[in-house]
Amino acid sequence: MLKLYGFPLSNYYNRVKIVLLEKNVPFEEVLAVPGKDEVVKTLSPARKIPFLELENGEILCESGAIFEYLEECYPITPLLPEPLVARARVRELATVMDLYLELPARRLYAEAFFGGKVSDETKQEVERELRRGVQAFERLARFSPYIAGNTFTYADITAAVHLPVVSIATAKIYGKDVLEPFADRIKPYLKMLNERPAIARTNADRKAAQAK
Ligand SMILES: N[C@@H](CCC(=O)N[C@@H](CS)C(=O)NCC(=O)O)C(=O)O
Repeated sequence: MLKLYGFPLSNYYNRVKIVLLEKNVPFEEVLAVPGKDEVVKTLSPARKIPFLELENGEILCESGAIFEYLEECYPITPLLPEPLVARARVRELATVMDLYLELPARRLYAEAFFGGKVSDETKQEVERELRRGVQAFERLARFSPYIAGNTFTYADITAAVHLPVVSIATAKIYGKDVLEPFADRIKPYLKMLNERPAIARTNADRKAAQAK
């Protein structure tokens, strides 16, 4: 059976978990925390989670690459649309959310979630980067009703794991959620996503881990 390594508070881990659940692929979850569990150092080249152990023992890392592998291996529940340009659009949106929303916002997490301190310089830098990211997101996101069009895709899974954390972190640090301008579209959209069993289960597991 496939083994997914990581922990349920990680948005990248949760992205792969939702992909597996949406596709109904059996898998086992293995708790692995970077900097704590030796297995991360031993098995993950960049010492990051998530990583996936295949049935033959091979390890795949990077959530985007893991998704592409699963999409090709289990095409029966596709998470990419058929037309080539539409497929590229999904990847485009997911990449924009990864690189220009989540990654800059991540620099705020130490203060927003873990009781640390982020310098004013970093906060200003991140705010500038996020402004561009939000503009890109605004131009690409469709909400019709899914983020890349009329079918549920990998971009929606990415939105489900990244957008809430970007909102919470920026609201805490700047006193204003950078995604506030789209709140009227994002709120019902996330509500719709959160009703999907795969996303509901992943969120419930995340909340249980948070409570611990
Ligand atoms: N690009 C990676 C990002 C994964 C990532 O940032 N994982 C975090 C947890 S959310 C991690 O392992 N951090 C530990 C570290 O950087 O040392 C992916 O898509 O899988």
